[in-house]
Amino acid sequence: MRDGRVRQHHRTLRLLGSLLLVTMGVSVTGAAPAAQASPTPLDRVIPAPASAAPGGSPYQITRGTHIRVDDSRETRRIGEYLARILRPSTGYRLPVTAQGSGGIRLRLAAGPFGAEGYRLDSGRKGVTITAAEPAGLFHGVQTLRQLLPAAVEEDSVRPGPWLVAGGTVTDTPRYGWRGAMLDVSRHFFTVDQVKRYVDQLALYKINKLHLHLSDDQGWRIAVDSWPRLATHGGSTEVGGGPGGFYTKADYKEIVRYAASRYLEVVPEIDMPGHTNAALASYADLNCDGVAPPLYTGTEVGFSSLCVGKEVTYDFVEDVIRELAALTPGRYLHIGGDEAHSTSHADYVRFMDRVQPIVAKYGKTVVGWHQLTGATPSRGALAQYWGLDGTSAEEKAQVVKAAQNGTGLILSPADRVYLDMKYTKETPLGLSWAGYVEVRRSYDWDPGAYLPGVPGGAVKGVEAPMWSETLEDSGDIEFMAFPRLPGVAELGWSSAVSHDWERYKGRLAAQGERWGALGVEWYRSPQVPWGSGGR
Ligand code: NGO
Repeated sequence: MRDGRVRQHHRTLRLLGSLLLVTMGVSVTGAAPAAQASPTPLDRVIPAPASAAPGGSPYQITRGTHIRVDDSRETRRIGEYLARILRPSTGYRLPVTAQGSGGIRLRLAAGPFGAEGYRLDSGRKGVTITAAEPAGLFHGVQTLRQLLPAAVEEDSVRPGPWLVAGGTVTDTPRYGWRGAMLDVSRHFFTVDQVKRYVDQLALYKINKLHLHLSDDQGWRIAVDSWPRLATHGGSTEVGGGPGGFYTKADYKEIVRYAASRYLEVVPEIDMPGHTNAALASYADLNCDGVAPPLYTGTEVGFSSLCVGKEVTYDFVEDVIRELAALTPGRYLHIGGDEAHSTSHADYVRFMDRVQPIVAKYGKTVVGWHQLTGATPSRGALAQYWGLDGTSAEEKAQVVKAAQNGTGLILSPADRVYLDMKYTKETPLGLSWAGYVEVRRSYDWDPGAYLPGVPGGAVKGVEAPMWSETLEDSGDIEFMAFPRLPGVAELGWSSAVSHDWERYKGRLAAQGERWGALGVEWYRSPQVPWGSGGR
């Protein structure tokens, strides 16, 4: 599907784009005063906070600032995380300590914050972030980061001043599920590449990392009872590259790192379709007993586990047991999309057998919304990935399931599929769901998206990043930025704060931060970059 030369050309274009930006950045900086004239207003944060009440003097981080934490280990860890972000650019020591007064204070206390909310109070003497749970403190720290000048993200000393506007931010999310999916099957991404993405997700308060661990082109997680899944099934990828897989230690490291950024890992093993890598690894799993070759193309819908064979369920149970044991999170995603090579009756039979296995190992089922064509188990979540053009019949089936208690995660492909091209000119990505520019991605309401769905059935939103055309961190970033922050805002901020005109100004201000972080991004003409949107 890819021509090396075309790709090289695209990479060059992207590089030129970035160079242009740097040049423009230099001239803008050259014209502007070195110091930030006034601190960032409290509501210029993404996702938009629930309430921001400006007032009083700003706080200035200085050489003498301490990060004060209470006794809990987690609070201290969050304090250290903040210090690691602030030290290189400020050049200050910023000790994390339980003593003293003033400065930056992280504090756990009972209050109306919920599991992820927080309050940030800023004034002349200090900034205090208060939350009921560590996750709330962590999200509050992301707000504090965005209130500081973008240069705070640089890895060498900058002049400052490091001002935080005075006032109070009180904040709590609209939805509990604010996800990002990474397809590590079509192209494999290393542990470090996944961590880099996790850090970017954390900045926007994303709290679920869905890993698409298996597909036709690659099986990416070691399974002791079926070792060839990883060693053979993981040995290539789209385009024929070497692929790869996570050892159990690698996977645990991803889970640990994600948890340290308050993201819960949701592992997906896609079945009964999208299983060529498994079928190629074990002949026995095939109805005809013959293993197909490994697959490095990008077609979908041609593979199926053998629903009538008992060994299929031994296999599924072994995989689910081992994966559940590695996963502290509540969910296990079983795919279920595009099972075009499985008859409807077989699909229903398969899901009837497999969902109880997930429950047996203590996990809650998540499936792509085709699962609603079978019988979703109690408490299951369906991930909707339709688009405007999806048939009324298919939408009705999802709505009916939601009315009957199935929770929904919304990932409409023509809105939040981060692998869709922005325009026909953008080099990377697919376009089967259309072109998805920044405004289109942001401008919809998850609460009103599927008429007839009871409000409580919508659990949140998720932005999938399929990797047929994506090979490295730069590719991922170019597709995620600037769309991902919009999806994060749809998941976090209330519908009343939704306003494209204001949002695009806040988004514009993020460009400088991505520059400082070394993150690649698409300079969408829909966003007033450079002006800072002010
Ligand atoms: C579809 C398909 C994936 C593709 C993706 C590309 C779902 C749920 N199944 O989404 O296999 O990679 O589109 O955009």
